[in-house]
Amino acid sequence: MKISPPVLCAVSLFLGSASAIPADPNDQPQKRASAYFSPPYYPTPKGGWVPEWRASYAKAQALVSQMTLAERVNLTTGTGLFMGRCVGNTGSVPRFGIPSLCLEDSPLGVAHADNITAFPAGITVGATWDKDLMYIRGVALGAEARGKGVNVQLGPSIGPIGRNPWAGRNWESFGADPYLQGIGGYQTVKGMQSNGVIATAKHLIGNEQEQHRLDSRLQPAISSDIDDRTLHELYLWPFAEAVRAGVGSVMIAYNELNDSSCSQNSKLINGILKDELGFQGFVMTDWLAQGDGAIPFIGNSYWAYDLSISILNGSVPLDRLNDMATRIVATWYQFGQDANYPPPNFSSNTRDRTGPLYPAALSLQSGVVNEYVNVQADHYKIVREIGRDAITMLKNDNNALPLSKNAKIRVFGSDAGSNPKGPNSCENRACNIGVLGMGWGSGSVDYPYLIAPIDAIKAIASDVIASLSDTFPRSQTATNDEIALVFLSADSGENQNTVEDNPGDRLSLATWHNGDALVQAAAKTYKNVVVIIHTVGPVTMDAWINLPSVKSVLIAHLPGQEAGNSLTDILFGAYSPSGHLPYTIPKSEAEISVFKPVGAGFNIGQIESPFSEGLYIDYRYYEKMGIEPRFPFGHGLSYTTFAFGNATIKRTAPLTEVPPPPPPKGPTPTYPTNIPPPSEVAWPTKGFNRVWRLIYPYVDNPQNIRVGRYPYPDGYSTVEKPLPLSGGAQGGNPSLWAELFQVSVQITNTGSVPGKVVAQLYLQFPPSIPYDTPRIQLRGFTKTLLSPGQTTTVTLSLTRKDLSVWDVVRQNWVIPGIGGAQGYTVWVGESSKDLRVKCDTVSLVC
Ligand SMILES: *[C@@H]1O[C@H](CO)[C@@H](O)[C@H](O)[C@H]1NC(C)=O
Ligand SMILES: *[C@@H]1O[C@H](CO)[C@@H](O)[C@H](O)[C@H]1NC(C)=O
Ligand SMILES: *[C@@H]1O[C@H](CO)[C@@H](O)[C@H](O)[C@H]1NC(C)=O
Ligand SMILES: *[C@@H]1O[C@H](CO)[C@@H](O)[C@H](O)[C@H]1NC(C)=O
Ligand SMILES: CC(=O)N[C@H]1CO[C@H](CO)[C@@H](O)[C@@H]1O
Ligand SMILES: CC(=O)N[C@H]1CO[C@H](CO)[C@@H](O)[C@@H]1O
Repeated sequence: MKISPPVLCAVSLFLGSASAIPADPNDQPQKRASAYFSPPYYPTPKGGWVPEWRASYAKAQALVSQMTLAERVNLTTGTGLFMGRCVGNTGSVPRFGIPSLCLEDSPLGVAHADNITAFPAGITVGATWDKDLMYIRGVALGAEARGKGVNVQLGPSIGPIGRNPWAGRNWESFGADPYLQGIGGYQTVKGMQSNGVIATAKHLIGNEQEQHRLDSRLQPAISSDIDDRTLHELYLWPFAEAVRAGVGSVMIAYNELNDSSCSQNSKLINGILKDELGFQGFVMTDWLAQGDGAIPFIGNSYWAYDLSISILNGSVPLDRLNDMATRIVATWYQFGQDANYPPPNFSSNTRDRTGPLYPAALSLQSGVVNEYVNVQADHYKIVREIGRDAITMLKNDNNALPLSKNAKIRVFGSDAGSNPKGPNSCENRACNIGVLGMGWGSGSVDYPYLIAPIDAIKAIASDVIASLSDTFPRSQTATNDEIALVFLSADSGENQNTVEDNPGDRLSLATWHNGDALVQAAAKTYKNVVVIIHTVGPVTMDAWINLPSVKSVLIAHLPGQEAGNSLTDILFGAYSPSGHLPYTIPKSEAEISVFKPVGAGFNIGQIESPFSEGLYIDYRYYEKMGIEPRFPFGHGLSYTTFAFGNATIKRTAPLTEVPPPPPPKGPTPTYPTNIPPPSEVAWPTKGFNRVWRLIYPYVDNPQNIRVGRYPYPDGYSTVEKPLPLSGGAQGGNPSLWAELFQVSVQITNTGSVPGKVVAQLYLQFPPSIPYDTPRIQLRGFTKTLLSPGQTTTVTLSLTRKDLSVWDVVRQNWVIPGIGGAQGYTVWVGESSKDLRVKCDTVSLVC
C-alpha cells in the first residue's frame, strides 16, 4: 500500500469490489495493443451461496435490509487517509452497532504499533517447510491484531510469488512455487482467523515487480500479461488455497492484468475470484488503486457520496451495493466480530498517548490514541523457533559447523551488528544498516527490539572479536584455528522508498555493501570461513562459493526480532539446521535475465510484462533450460543425514479424467431493487457533528439527482452466469481436493545428532501427454524430527488437483494420460535435485 501525505488528499479506500462499478468503456481492453485480453464477466456473482457462510449471510441480510442508502454506502467506503487510528478506517453504522472497521498492515505483525512482535517474514516461514509453524505463526499474528483492535489484517501476502528474483516484495510471501505458497497462505489464514480477525489474501494478481506498479494517470500501471493456464496453475493457485481456508477478504493488486486494471477487471474479480473460486468475503482495492468506472478518480471521495449519487442516478445498480454491503456485514458476523471485539487501542499515526483523532483534519479534535496494550505474550519463542528452523545450510565442508563455544571466533560485516540509531530509525525500515530482520515498506513493522548476531554470539562464546564494518580490516592476520564469520545481506521492499538506489526491486542479486569482496578478503586470510546471509531472496555467490576456505554458508532469511538468538541456536549446535530454500539460487544473473523487471527507469506509455515463459519460473525454468543452479529449490543440509527408502504407493480412489460436476450454488440474499428515496442520503440535521475532511455518504440536494443513461461496457449483463464446472465451493470444485494416491516413505536418521527432515514430493506427469508441463512440480511436503537411528514412515497425499492440468478449452481441471501404460512418476527427496525414491502411479511400484 502507498500512502500520500495527509495534507494532499483525503481519499478513501473502499471495500466493495471495484469491478462492481461497471468499467469505463474508454478503458476497454480491446482498445489496447497487446495480444492479451481480459473478457468481460458480468454481473458480479452475489455472495452467500456456500453452506459455511449461510448463517452469517442470513444475519447480514436481516441487518442490511433495514439499512438506509447512506448506511450501506458507509460500509463500503473509507473515511479518508489519516482520518482515524488505523491505516484504513471504514464508515460505521452506529444504528446497528457496526463500528468503523480498522484495517492495518502487515503480513508479519501489526504495523505502526508498539508493544507488538516483529515476526519472521513470509519467506522465512516458507523456508521452514513446516506447516505447523506456518499455522502457529498465523495464530500469533491474529492474536496480536485482535489485541490491538484490528478488524482486518492486511496479510498474508501470497502474490508476488517470486517469478522475478529481483522483485521488491517477494519476501513478504512464502516462496517461488505455487504449492509452497499455497500451503503458507492456507495455514496463515486459518491461524489468523482462528482469533476472529479477518485475514486479507493479497495482492490479486501478477504483482511480480515493484517498478511501474502504479497508475500515475499519465502512464497506466504495468500490465502483467498472463495466459489462462499459467494463471490457474501458478499465480492463482495460492489464492485458491486462501479462499479454501475461508479467507474473509482479498486485496486487489495495483498493476493491470491483460491490459485491464486488476481493480476493475471483471473477468478476474467476478469470473475467477467470486464464481470459480467461490469467494464469499469482500474485495478491497489497494489504496487509491481504482481509477475508472462510474465513480470518478478526480474528486476526492472515492465512493462515499459519489456512490450515493451513482445509485440515485442509476449508474450503479442497487443490487451491486446491496451485495457489497452484505458481503462486508456477513464477513463481520462470520468471524464473530459482532461480539466483544475490541476497538482499536493504538494509533498508526503517532506513538504519543494523545494526538489528533483525525490527523488529516489538521488536529482539530484530539484525545487518547495509544493505550499501549501489550499483545506480545510469549510470541518471541515462536519467532525464535521459526527463525532457527528456517536457517538453510547450503554448504558445510569438513563439518566446520557447528562451532564450539571455545572457538576463536572473528566476526566481520555490518549485518552482524545493530543499527546505531536503533532498529526503527528508518521509516518503514527503508534502510539496510545492521542486521537485516525484514525488508522495507508496508510489509514491515516496528521492532520492539532486535537481537543482533554479535550480541547473541558474545553471550555464548568466550573468544569473540568483531569488525562490524563491510570493509575487511587492512593488514588483518589470522592463525589457523581462528574461524571467520562473515555476515552479508540483501534487502528490497515496496517502491515508495528507494534504498541505496534500489527502487523497491533490487538492482542486482549480489549481496549489498560489496559483500563478495568482504568474503574474498576473509577467505584469503582465514582457513575457515562461515558466511551468514540475511536476505530477501536469492543472492549470487559464485565470486566465493568454491574458495577452499569458505567452508559453510547459512541463509538466515529475514528472521524478525530474534535474529541473533535463532542464529546461535544453529551456529553452536543446540539444533541442526532444517531450513530448505524456498527458491533457486542461480550461478549468475545472466542465466535468468529474462525475468528482470521491465521498463526500468523513465518511460512513457503502457508497459507490458508478458509472462511468456508460462509455467516455467524458478526451478521449472532451470529444468527446462538445462541450467545448473548454484543451489536448487528445496536444498538444505543438516548436521545429520537421512536415508529414504521402502516407499509404497496406493491408489485411494478411482481415477476419472475430470472432477464430478460441482454441487449447485445455494441461494443468496435478495432485496428490493427500486432506487431508495433521495432523503436517505441527505445530510443529517439533528445532533450531527460533522468532522471536517471526513468522507461521508451524504449528498447536497439529493432530490435534484436524476436517473440518466450510463454507457456500460461491452459484455455488461445483469443475468447471472451458470456456475463454472471448476467452481462449486470455496477454492473451487470440492472434488479437486479428493485424495487419489497415498505415498509412504521410510526415513531414517543415519547420523549422530537429532534433526528435522523435510520430505519433498515432486510430481512428474506421464510422458507424451498433450500438455506442455514442467518436468517436475512440488506437490507435497512434510517435516519430521528424528533422533539418531530413529526411523519413521511419512505419508503424503496427492489430490485430484495435484494431478491435474488446467485445460483452457474445457475450462476445467483435467487429469491427462489416464489409461496410458505409464503413469505419473512420484519422486520424494530432500530437494528438487535430490530425489531419492520413485514410484509409478500405474504399476504402483516404487
Ligand atoms: C488473459 O489473456 C489471455 C490471452 O488472451 C487469455 O487466455 C486469458 O484468459 C486472459 N486472462 C484474464 C484473467 O483475462
Ligand atoms: C457513516 O460513518 C461515519 C464515520 O464512522 C459516521 O459518523 C456516520 O454516522 C455514519 N453514517 C451513518 C448513516 O451511519
Ligand atoms: C527399510 O526397511 C528395512 C527393513 O525393515 C530397514 O532395515 C531399513 O532401515 C528401512 N529403510 C529406511 C530408509 O528406513
Ligand atoms: C452518476 O454519478 C456518478 C458519480 O458522480 C457519475 O460519475 C456518473 O457519470 C453519473 N451518471 C449519470 C448517468 O449521470
Ligand atoms: C515491551 C514494549 O515494547 N513495551 C513498551 C510498550 O509501550 C510503552 C509506551 O511506548 C513503552 O514504554 C514500553 O517500552
Ligand atoms: C485494553 C485497552 O486499553 N483497550 C482500549 C483500547 O482502546 C479503546 C478505544 O478505542 C478503549 O475503549 C479500550 O478500553
